[in-house]
Amino acid sequence: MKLVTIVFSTLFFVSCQQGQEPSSLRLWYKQPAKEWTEALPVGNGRLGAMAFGQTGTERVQLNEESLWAGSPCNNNNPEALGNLKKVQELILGNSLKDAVALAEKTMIGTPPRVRSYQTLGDLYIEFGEREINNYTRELDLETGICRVSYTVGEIKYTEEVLASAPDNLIAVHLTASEKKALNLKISLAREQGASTTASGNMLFMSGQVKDEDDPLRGLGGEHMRFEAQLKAINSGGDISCEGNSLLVKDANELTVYVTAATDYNIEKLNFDRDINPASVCGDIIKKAGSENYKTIRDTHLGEYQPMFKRVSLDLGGTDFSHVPTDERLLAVKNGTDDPGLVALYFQYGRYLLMGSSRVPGKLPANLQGVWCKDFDAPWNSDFHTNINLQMNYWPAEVCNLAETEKPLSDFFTQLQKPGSVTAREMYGARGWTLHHLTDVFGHTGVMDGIWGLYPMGGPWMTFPFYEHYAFSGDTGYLKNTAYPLMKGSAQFVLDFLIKDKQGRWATAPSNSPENRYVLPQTGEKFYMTYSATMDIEIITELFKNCIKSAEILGTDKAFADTLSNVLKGLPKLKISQRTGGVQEWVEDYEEAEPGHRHMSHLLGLHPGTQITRQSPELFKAAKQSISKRLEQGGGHTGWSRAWIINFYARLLNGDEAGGHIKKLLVKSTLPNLFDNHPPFQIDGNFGGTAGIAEMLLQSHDGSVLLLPALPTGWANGSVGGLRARGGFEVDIKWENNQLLEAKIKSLLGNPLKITYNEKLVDYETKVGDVIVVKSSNF
Ligand code: FUC
Repeated sequence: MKLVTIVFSTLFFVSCQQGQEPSSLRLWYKQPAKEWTEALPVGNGRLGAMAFGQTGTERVQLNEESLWAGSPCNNNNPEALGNLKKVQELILGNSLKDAVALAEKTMIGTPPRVRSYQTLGDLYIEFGEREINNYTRELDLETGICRVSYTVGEIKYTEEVLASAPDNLIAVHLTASEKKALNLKISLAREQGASTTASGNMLFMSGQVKDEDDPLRGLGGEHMRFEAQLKAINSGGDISCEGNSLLVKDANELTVYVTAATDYNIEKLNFDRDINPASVCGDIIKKAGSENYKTIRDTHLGEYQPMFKRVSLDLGGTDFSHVPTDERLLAVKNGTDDPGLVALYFQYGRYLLMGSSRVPGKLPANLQGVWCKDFDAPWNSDFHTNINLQMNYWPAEVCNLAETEKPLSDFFTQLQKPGSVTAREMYGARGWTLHHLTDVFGHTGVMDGIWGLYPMGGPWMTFPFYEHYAFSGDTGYLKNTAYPLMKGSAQFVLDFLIKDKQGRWATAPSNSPENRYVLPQTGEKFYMTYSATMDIEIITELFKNCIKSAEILGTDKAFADTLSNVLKGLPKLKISQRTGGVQEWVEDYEEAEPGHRHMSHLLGLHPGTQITRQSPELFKAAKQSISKRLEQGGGHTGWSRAWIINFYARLLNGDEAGGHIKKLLVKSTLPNLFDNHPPFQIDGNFGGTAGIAEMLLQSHDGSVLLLPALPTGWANGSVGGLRARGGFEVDIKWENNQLLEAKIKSLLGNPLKITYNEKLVDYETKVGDVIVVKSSNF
């Protein structure tokens, strides 16, 4: 009862302030963030900020997507090619110990590690200690605006933080309900490599990344240059400089614009001394300074809302949106059913993808999207390419955010260049590839230890490019962007393949990321093998995509025929005699860690298309593989749990998928709904979001599947604006766990097959047609 009263009064305060009902699509809290993982993110694809909502000294931690330590170098081990054949022979001859020893000496990257993505620094706003009442803070996903409000005595204070893509900046707007009530100090700071000066109403923070020599991470030196600029615009009172800070006295209202830039040049995969970060910032700030906050805010809403609002989701259940988000999460941990929180999590995933991967951004979402507080982040906050970067883009197309794919394909278009050096120098191959991670400097050699000897990073990274075509039907994109990337990758594979002892095409060296098997002959555990199941699944997917593309584009007939022939000579997917699951390696080896977080051999189930209802035995085996992993403690990282949701969705098992969404919230979600690997890693957010979409709509096996994995607990609901392959936009309503109505808009005029409850109906469509179906149609 008490909780209800407090919640109600806070709610009343917020709604009165805004003069409207609070959005149910918001994360909200009754206290400021103490930890970074309680702060709320805003992002414009290039800049990110984490607003803490503190009332004594407000902290807004800042990021710029290209601010990385390090520098480019050719880290391909120069001895790799000369020893490749020997390593392959040793692998095929089961002399694994010798193969590993030789590969460790001759194939590991030189140097073997990359440096980290880094924080830009912090904006501090010091108000001084005050007695605060009626505190709330929220992130409204419908506006993309983070808002804090509280009272001090009779005075109401508000703070808004937004990241504008059109104006290319972060804006912080402060108001007070009485005149002259804003008295505060503003500073910009970074713990390493930067200094700030104040002038007029502006702050200038200039810096450079200075790296020490490190045998593991390469030569040190004076590397990336960067700049952040801040302009404060007051109404009433005045602004003066105090040391390196700005002092605001007696203002009625204040807007702070911050932008940042580095001298990174994506076309060079390097910093570029011809780029002057200070003048890039200066142009942005000058333009913003001539606008008032309302215009900046309206322009932001004009760009943000049409994109965000393309998709709506209502999963029914009790509405708990009046309960603060951290308390909701706790309630779910204690067993409350809260489908509304799942819908919020879904929309938050879309929000985070927009925030970390859209123009003006040029780089894809990294392991933390764009949000990172560290100088040496977990896993460098880099681009991991044996599941993580792929997972980041799973929601992009189905969740109607196709634009977010552009930074990914733009980056890989550049990455092909160092990737082709790796293909040539390490493997004597045409085309391009990379291993299990990369950075903004395009390191494509073998990273970390022997488990990083994973030449399939490139081929797997081609999936999102084909998907972008499959959903959009954009043949210009297919011709100019996707197909060149896919073809280069397929060329690499063709040249990399060798024959195994049974005359099948084989990949070697190979591994099933990052799992080891027990070699039966000796009982030793190895990562290294040949033709791990995942490789076969990746190659099959890539080659089929290339063959279809060549046909659509009317090109490369002979090349496509070669790919078709090679496909016939690959090992087949097998079912393990030991476990009844899909076999993870080319032999029926035992796993060293049966509850391993990676489930690479199920790539054919998701995101691949080889294990479907049309292959019932493998379909059943895939289910068995997941059960076995879970029995042994699998799914313990956020991304791993998110993949399991997608697997169960593809297995058409809604209740299992729904159960794992709950587990994702209970075990792997932080107070600000960031995914917890642990620590924070954004792939779980994106994988979870994609999984929720996959439960409601699938389109990978030739027809549009409506509600393929609806859990019992989502009895009534609706989704609007999801996309399906072939160019369709789909709205679905359901009641009592049954389809009520689906409206499918044809964007390209393609024929449409719809499946519901295992029954299929066919339609011819013209562009713009809306096909309406009810459960009686099936
Ligand atoms: C892979 C995973 C780890 C982590 C890292 C960034 O190596 O196995 O769990 O997610 O990427």
